[in-house]
Amino acid sequence: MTRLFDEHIIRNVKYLNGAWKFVTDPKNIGEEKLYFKSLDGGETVTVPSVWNTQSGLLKYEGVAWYEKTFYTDGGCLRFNFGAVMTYAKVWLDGDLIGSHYGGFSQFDFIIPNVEKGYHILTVRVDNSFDGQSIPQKKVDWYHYGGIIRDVTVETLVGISTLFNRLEYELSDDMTSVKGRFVLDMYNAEDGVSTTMLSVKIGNTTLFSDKISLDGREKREIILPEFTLDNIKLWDIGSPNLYDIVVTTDTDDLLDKVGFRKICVEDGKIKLNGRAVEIRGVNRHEEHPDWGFAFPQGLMKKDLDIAVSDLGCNAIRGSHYPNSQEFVDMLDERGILFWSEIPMWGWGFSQSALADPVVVDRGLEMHREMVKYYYNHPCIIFWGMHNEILTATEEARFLSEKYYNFLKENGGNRLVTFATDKPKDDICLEYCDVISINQYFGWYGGGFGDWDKFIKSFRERREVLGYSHKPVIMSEFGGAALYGYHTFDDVHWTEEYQANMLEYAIEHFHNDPMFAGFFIWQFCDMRTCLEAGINRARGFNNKGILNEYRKPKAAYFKVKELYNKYEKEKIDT
Ligand code: ADA
Repeated sequence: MTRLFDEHIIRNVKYLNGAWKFVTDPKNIGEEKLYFKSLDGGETVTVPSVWNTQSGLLKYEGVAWYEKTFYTDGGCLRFNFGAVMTYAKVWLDGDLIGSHYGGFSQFDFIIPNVEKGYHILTVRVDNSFDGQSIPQKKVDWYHYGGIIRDVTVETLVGISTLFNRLEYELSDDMTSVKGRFVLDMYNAEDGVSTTMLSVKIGNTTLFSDKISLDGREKREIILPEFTLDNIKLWDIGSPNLYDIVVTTDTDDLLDKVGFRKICVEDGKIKLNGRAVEIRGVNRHEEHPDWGFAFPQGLMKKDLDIAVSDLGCNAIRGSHYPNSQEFVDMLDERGILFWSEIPMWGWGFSQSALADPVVVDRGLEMHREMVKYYYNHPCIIFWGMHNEILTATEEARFLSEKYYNFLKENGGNRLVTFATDKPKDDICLEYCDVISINQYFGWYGGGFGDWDKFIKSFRERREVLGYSHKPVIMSEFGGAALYGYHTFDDVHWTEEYQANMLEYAIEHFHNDPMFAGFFIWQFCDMRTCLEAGINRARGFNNKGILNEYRKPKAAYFKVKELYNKYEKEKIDT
């Protein structure tokens, strides 16, 4: 899929972005009317995109169809979808080839023996909600729909590598690495094939031997353990990355990896043995003109602002897996990342949390996140959920399940979730770092309530026996309307927001219980929550920039603090 580097030199990859035919299907009659055989009428749209930015479709929720005619030289084709919002069903030349649930996850289908010539790919996209949706209908972002990330088709020849995962451990002195590759291999031929498989990191060949697979066989191959000495660590601001090259006689897969160690020790988060203070922002990968089909140029711009100017060392990808290219950019810049699935808050009732379909869908989303993002060094947190009913047994059951999965399969990462019920949360056992969302000074209480709150949570943490678990403020903040100023202490002004954030950030920074903080939020964003007292303009206005990335007063205050803390660190 789209990365910041070429994933393949040998394998033939073609983008299926660009012009697609498009029709909405508000009565959901498309399957009955065989739209997958041929999509009559409609208009030409470009992919990736959200349909909501097309005129007249801002509020459209439901089913829409996309059709693309493409040419291939034939063979075994692998169709890759970066993300489709939310439920996708896919046909090739009128035959169903697969379906996928989940709006922010990558997925692929392999179809052998496709003939040379023109073919039609049809996608039915459904962004409606029901009781088993993840997220539920009630979210604080916008219900966009469409094919929101890139589509590619690859031609697989002979034995190819579908996925690679590098599991590793650093030596105690962190100068060498012991690791092993786990490869998902596939044989695109009808009969048995044999190939030379070779794996390199940088210029070092770690494996080179023959392997055989039966016709159409998919197999996970675990390669023997290797040791690499004299490695350079990946770190904040010092992003040493190594090239991975996996080749067979007919195929290749290129990737990057960075070696680093993240752990919790003495109530601190330690990166490569050093305690770090996380200074971050929550960021939605959203823009009012592009929705969730976020352009690469804008990703870079967001990072130029958040990292190079504002001084963040971490970003929380609230509230779903972000584009691979964005995560690549974080790897390249040496910035920490929190990646989570869209199991978001208030919408989930107790019974929804107990519904096996919901629980399994959530698990599958974690599985996909781990599979597609495993090698990224920047991801130090896996986030399981956000503000769900964590004072209930249903949430406890689900958290235990997800936590165990991520600890077993998620590599060297810390597992967390964002709770807004710190006083009575019963899931805190299932996290390495306690992450809290609170909004004193906005939804209730004044700034002064932080002191009381911090004191009482510290006591609870001790009573529960979790004093060794670092605490992060995963969300805090308040709204300001861009350009609204006053001399008085009034909600919605830029001054009020700036003062509130300054007060809170200084408290967290000066209290050893906190390992860091993520401001809510980087920039304003469109929401489907009713425009009203708290969502003026139909936007969540708690950004320290507006939705067009123009800074509010709080931005400059945060910049001053983040840069001051960094300087203090360097000076000590
Ligand atoms: C919650 C939630 C965010 C956002 C925020 C707010 O903490 O996790 O997505 O909705 O509240 O602005 O109220």
